[in-house]
Amino acid sequence: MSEDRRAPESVPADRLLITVAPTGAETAKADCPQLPTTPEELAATAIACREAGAAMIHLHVRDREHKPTLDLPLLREWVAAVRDNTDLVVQLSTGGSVHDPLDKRLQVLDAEPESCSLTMGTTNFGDDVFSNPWPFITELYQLAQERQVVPEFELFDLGQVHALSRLLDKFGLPAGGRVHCDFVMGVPGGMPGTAAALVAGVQTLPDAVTSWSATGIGRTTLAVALASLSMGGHLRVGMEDVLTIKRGVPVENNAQLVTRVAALGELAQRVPMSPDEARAFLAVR
Ligand code: KMH
Ligand code: ZN
Repeated sequence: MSEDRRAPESVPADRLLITVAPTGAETAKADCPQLPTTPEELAATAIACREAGAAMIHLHVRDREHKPTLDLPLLREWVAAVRDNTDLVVQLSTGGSVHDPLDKRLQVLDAEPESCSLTMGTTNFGDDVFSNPWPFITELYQLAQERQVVPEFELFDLGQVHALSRLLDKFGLPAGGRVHCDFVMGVPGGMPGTAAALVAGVQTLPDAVTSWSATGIGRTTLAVALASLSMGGHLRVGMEDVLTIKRGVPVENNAQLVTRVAALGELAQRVPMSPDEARAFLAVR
């Protein structure tokens, strides 16, 4: 059973929200030719992941040279590639790449996604810094409220859970009134991808949180997925977060990762949520 408090009656308690993050901004196409980096490849990935059990897609967009971009026409093209081919809930990343300026990241909402990621603090990110100063967080949050885009709060560290309480206290609930977070664990510079860290994070969540998911980067993927399932949480997977299916064996495609967590969910007696159930669950328009 999921741990969700105040879940809408139309969504049975055994449902498992699977979000796929197929591309990310960190991996080069040259290093991983199977990474979807064109609208055509994205559409094929979205269809396969939907069939495998995903209900939402977390999108980072690439340009014609396969480089990360926040160019608005390309964002719109990628959103359309998903919408024209599937009924997946579309979540656009506002995190972008570590090199993207804050003003461009705010403009992501112009592409009219149903959901957007919203990271709750600055994090060391390997040798780089993923910058999320408080004024940026509050501006993005208020813009999302104004545009009725439902944020998914990304939590890379335990201090960011506290920052989420602060944000909700000061600015109130998101559009739709539900509060969904995602623990992004195992980033070098953030919290570790361990069951202990997930327990600590979940224990500190503000009361206003209605649901949460978790993803473990790299080799922490399975530990985090199993810990999340054991606590009634939801799951994110995808080639943004992990590129090997087991030690030394590259992931073939995103659907392989979705299929694996859907099977783990089945063992835990959880049924993949459909995109329409996810819309009700997240209060996405
Ligand atoms: N690419 C990372 C620096 C998000 O999508 O909002 C940030 C990230 C978070 O992936
Ligand atoms: Zn992302």
